[in-house]
Amino acid sequence: MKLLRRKEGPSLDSRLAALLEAAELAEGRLPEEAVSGARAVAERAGVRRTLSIDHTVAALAGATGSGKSSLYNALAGTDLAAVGVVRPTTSAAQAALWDGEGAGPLLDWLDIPQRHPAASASGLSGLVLLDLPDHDSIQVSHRLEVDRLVELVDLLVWVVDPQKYADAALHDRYLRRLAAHRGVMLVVLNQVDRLPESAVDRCLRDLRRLLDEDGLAGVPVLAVSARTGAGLAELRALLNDRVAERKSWSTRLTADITTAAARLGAPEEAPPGQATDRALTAALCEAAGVPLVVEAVAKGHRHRAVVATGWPVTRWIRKLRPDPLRRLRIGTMTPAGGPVGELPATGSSRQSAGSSGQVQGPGPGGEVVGRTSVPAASAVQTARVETAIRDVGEAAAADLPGPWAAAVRQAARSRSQELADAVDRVVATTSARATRRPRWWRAVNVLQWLVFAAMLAGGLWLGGLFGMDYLRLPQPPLPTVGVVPWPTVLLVGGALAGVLIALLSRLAAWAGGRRRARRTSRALRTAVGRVGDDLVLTPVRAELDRYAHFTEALTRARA
Ligand SMILES: Nc1nc2c(ncn2[C@@H]2O[C@H](COP(=O)(O)OP(=O)(O)OP(=O)(O)O)[C@@H](O)[C@H]2O)c(=O)[nH]1
Ligand SMILES: [Mg+2]
Repeated sequence: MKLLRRKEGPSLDSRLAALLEAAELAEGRLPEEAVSGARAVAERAGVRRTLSIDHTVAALAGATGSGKSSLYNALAGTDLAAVGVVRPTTSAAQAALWDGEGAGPLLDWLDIPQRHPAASASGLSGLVLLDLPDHDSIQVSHRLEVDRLVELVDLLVWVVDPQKYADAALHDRYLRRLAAHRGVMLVVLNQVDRLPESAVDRCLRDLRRLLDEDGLAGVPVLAVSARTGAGLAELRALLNDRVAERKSWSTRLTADITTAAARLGAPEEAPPGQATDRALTAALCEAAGVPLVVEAVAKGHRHRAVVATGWPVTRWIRKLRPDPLRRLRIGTMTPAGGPVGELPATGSSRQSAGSSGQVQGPGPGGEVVGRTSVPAASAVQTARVETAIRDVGEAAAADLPGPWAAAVRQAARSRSQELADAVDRVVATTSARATRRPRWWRAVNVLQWLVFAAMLAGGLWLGGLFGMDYLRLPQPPLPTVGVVPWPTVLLVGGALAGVLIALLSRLAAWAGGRRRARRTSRALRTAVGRVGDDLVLTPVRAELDRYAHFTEALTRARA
């Protein structure tokens, strides 16, 4: 026995674990019925294997009046069960035991209080034979009892009679559904004494054909008579073989696993698809106003360069114009997201890109989330983002079985509400990096003021000379550069130099702005791509992974 336990155990164990794993992974994806069915099988199997495997529980099941109780008595060698003319007769299952020592817990689990030792000593040691009520009963409790025990027993002996062997109730409700259990099934055609000899074969052939149609090819079919005892020896021998093998319990559990696994999914299911970006990053960039931000980075850089390095005489005019970056509230927040300076975080800030559209208020901690003031995504842009998300889901779900495809599509959408906020936040932080002021601005600024001071000095000097001349005072000696007096050199040279420096700086700022815009564009696309990856592709990948694990577990459960 120990040997058998070792031989059957590990494979059944691992298949059960795999079934349970598949059921857990299918939770919320596949119909609840299939998932809980698989769990119930795993639970049942777990219990059965801890109970006596030296006993084989065989149930006599069938329609009322087919002769289950008569057969039960005949096999037991004594009248244990009432056999009646009033239908239905048997209302509660009872058990006959051959060497039933140790079968108590097994019968407790089966919830069968009526137990009797069998009188016949014709082998069958270890058999626990159950006489069931009728499966087609007018009594609901009978049918429930049959259904309950058909799920639990190790071996099913279907007792049919020549009148009712083709009943749809038997074939549709039980036999066809139990096709995977053909290894633990026998069919007994009882009451053959009521048939003329020539009809027995015909009846058996017809029964065999029906069973084949039910998917039960290979199931042994025996013709017996509980009344005359015909065929009982063969039935006993067959039962004796199964009981001696002591394998029915594990064959039954294996069939249960196969059936439960089939309800979770078909074996030829497709391998999972891929989660790919497709047009998502592009759509998110458009919706987040990336082209606008990139343009503002170039313009903003030039604007600030002029303010910082322009000719001091005219640069204030530039200050009157708005700063393109500041207008979008870029570079005005701390990296943590809190606003800096004078700009309040109001409802005028960016509110939607992607599919959300709801107004974003303070964050969960009460802190104000830094936002840009890039105009909200247009309806077209929002629709493009939604389409891109759907495309990601569709592409990944292609070839997947229905419920899993739906789960993958749902995963693609699962975090889309967060997209608008997240994308805007990375736009704010990424583009803020492009607002750093180059060091040469400061140097040029100092130079500009020096040149301006020279110009001013020249002007004052000339003004002084002009005043002295006006007052007819004697002119002090005037130093010259060549023929041009110094104050004139200072005034005109300072002015020319200031304007020239301003023009050269403007040229450099123009090139610098272009370079920054290009760099920012690249950085923004990468950062926005990462957001799409985190919020759309990652959930899809997680679902695809789940499906891959599920199919792998299901394959192991079927093995
Ligand atoms: N001729 C003949 N009659 C039989 C045979 N087996 C059973 N009967 C009769 O068929 C009737 C029903 O027999 P039961 O054993 O009570 O049938 P059952 O399947 O237990 O019926 P329920 O308990 O109502 O489900 C009784 O009158 C039996 O005597 C048989 O092999 N030949
Ligand atoms: Mg009966």
